Parts: sequence; structure tokens; C-alpha cells
Amino acid sequence: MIEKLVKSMLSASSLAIISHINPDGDTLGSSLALYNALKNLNKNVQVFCESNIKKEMSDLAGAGNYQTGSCEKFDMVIACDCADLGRLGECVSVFDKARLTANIDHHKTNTRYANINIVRGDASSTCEIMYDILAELDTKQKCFDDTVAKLLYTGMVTDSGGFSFSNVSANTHLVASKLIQYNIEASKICEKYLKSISMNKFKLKNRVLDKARFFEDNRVGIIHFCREDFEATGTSEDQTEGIINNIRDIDGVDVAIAITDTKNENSFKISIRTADCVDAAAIAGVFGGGGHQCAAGCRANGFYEDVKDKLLKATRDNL
Ligand SMILES: [Mn+2]
Repeated sequence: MIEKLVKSMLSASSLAIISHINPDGDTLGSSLALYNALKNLNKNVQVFCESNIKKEMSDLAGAGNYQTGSCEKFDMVIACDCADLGRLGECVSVFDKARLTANIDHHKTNTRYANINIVRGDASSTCEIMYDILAELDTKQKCFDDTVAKLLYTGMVTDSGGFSFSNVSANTHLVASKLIQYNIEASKICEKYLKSISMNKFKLKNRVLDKARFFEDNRVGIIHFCREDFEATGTSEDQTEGIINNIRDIDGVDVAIAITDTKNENSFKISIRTADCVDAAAIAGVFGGGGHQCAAGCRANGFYEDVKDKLLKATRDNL
């Protein structure tokens, strides 16, 4: 499959790469690594994402070139880290128009929506898979450099919690060891994307964690990011990332849930993080969402307390 993908990319005269909505380090790292590698081959390639790129991620190489859409019909389009077509947001129109489509992903729930599907549910990140693809491409035409290695490493580090999640395998470390041989300043990547936190986010974190509520003999912890929290701390929805892990890390907590107010009243974004014994994707699935065994998400509408109760019931059914 990888060989077929690489051949198709080399023969395509125009390519589009799509990252998922609310992009994280993995979708950006894998998309931009592919983008820079193809640029190194002087390919006509463009990157797309429906959402704005977060400030912390905006200095990734090529991040300034993201577009939200195009009328162009591309020879080939490649979706990175997108479990289903809904994750493409409005950029699905770019995908639908293309002559050949590809889907590179590591979500077990991936719906295999493209002509070429490279889906490995056991990979820690899409970047881990992208490494194999670009290594293969590199044997055909030299495309790998420090920039590509740095982008892949960024995605791997962020999607694996600094190589600490259960999806980390021997292959994850093997790929990391190949990448670290490039000039990437690995410790700085970890510092920047895993540890550093703005003063505003620090205030948001303390405020929200302080109000955490626990259920089922403290096996389930729920935090709520409400609009007042964002207003009081000068933060926004996209600065909530990672805070939920502080709940999951508590001894005895098997399920951590973060409910986040969106711009629309009575509409919430929900993140679920679990210990290995509970299937996060199954809980999110009750609300039409999905994800991985230990990390999943969904959206829900209704009054906060009703949404919370429904989530608790779905959680209880999976404990
Ligand atoms: Mn990912």
C-alpha cells in the first residue's frame, strides 16, 4: 500500500493535504512533514485545514501556508490523522473533487473513506506511519531533511504524551531513534509542546481543576470549562488541551471527562480520557463521537446537567 501511495504521489502533478478540524500536533506534524517533503521534490502541493492554527503551533514549518478551501481540482488529495470525512470539515469539498484520494491515519475507528487507505490502529500517531511513507519516498527521490524530521517528532511526542501512553510500541521508539539523528533539538520540542504553559492557561487550569466533581466512588472525574472561566482568564476553547490529564492522573480515577462550552449556547465539546480498562471510544460513541481506547471525544447538545448525566450513564455502562 505504501508503495502504491508513493508512486501515486510522485506521478501526481498537483497535490492537496488536509489536516483535521481543531488541529493537534499529530495532524499538523504529519501533514506538514509530507508538505515539506513534497516541496523538497518541487511538487505543486498545498495544505488545507478548516480551523485556524493555534498560536503555539503556528511556527511549525509551513503552518503559515494553510488554506481553508479551493476551487482547484487536484490530481491527488491526502487526509492525515482524520478518522472519518467529518473530521475534514469544510475541506471535504477539496477531498471530494480530487481525482485520487488517500487516507493516512491511526484511529481504530477509521472508516476507510479513500481510494488508498493506510490505517494502522496500533500506531501511536499518524506521524509514526508518515515516517515509513517518507522513508520510502526518500529512497525514490531524496526528500527527507531536518525540517521533516522535526515535524514528525513533534507529532509523535504530542500524540504519545512524551512516549508515555499505552499505544507506544517498540516501533515508536525505533522511529523516534531515527528522527533524533537529525538536527531536531528533541528536548526543546518536548519542552515547548508538552511542558510550557502560558500564565493565562495556568490560571484557567487552576480554576477549572478546583471545581472538579467526582462520581462512582471517585472512579469518574468531570471538569467543566465554562464561558466565565475563559472570560476571567483571558483564554479560549483551544487552550483547554491537556488539562483533563490532571484528572485522569489521580490515583483511582479510571475515567476523566472534560465538558467545554462552545460559542453556541447549550452545545458542548466533550473529551474523554481513560485508564486502560475503560474504552473511551465506546463512551464517545454513544454521542456519535469516536477516538481511541484511552482518548476520545464527541459533541453534545442540551442543558449542562442533562449532558453530564447522560455522559455519566454512558460511562457507568462501560466501567
Ligand atoms: Mn493522531
